[in-house]
Amino acid sequence: MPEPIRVVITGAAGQIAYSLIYLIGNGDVFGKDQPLILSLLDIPPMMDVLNGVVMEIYDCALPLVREVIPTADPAVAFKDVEAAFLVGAMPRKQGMERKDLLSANVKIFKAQGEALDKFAKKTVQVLVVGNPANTNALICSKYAPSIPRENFSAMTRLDQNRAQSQIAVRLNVPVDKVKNVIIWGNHSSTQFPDARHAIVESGGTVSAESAIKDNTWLTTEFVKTVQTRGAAVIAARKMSSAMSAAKAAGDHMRDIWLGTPSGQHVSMGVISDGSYGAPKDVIFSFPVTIQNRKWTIVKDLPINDFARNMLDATGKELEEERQEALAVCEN
Ligand code: NAX
Repeated sequence: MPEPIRVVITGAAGQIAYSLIYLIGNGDVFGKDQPLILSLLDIPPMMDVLNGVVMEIYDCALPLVREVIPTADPAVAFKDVEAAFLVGAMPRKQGMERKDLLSANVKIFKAQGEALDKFAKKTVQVLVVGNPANTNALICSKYAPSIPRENFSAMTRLDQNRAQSQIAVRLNVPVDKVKNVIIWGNHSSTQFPDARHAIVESGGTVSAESAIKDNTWLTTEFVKTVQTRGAAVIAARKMSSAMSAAKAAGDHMRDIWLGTPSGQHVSMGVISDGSYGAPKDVIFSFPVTIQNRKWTIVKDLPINDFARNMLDATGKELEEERQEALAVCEN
């Protein structure tokens, strides 16, 4: 068996972490033969709750989990970590403007970037889940200059899984038969869920477009359903997505760690090089393939007028968020 790796989960006393820790500890993310040291960070008032989570981790009797380190100290939490799930963030409270949320959370991610820079392994892979995920990832990376920018990514996998599932349900096929659905841009309501390049493997491989035979649905209801799914879950559950968010975080990191299967791409927010006319130097969700823990943006997919407008709108929002976030950090 290989040596254990250190994995940090922030927001470890929260609801996404509650599902995510089990997936990781069970070997679903880093592989079934990879022992783990779990480093769990939350804020001081949550330490009692976190200790309850630690008791449950022990009670799960997970053979891969060799040590659990609950802490409120980033210097302890980020020490020598090789993978980081940055889930912890301030939730949006009633009456809070998007701007207030951005400003509170960007400060958290600035501080965590500094801590990663000081204490983590330089090869650490950092997945940002806490919202606004794309811009938090940008700021976190900016304040961790000794770690390559390519090692920071933001989660749009939940949106991808939602989109894939909508198509699978509509076609009545298992969800793993639907591949290469793309989420472009920001993890927000401006994201563009794009099924134009997706395929369906059911008695041969066909494009999702030709299987669905309803282009209007794909450019209206499908897009809207995926864009507003988070709000629909909150309305029904009175709490935000947690089980599905944890599954998506696991899927995202597993693909970084173990690579994407041949012929398939996945979506994640990565530092933009301006591909597809996206603004440069924002964390923009692109289709990527991954090998040896390095992602490559899938190039040269045709973009029609509808897609162009959608990409421009989400890119513009990310540029605005970047400007607001940088203003907060420089103050
Ligand atoms: P919870 O409020 O249940 O848990 C968040 C935890 O983070 C709390 O225990 C809190 O004490 C902790 N925390 C706050 N500040 C911290 C800090 N500075 N250091 C360490 N821990 C800190 O939220 P949960 O439902 O788990 O959601 C977590 C984040 O994920 C939120 O920002 C949420 O908006 C975001 N989401 C992102 C998604 C995505 O697709 N990118 C989807 C799901 C989710 O909405």
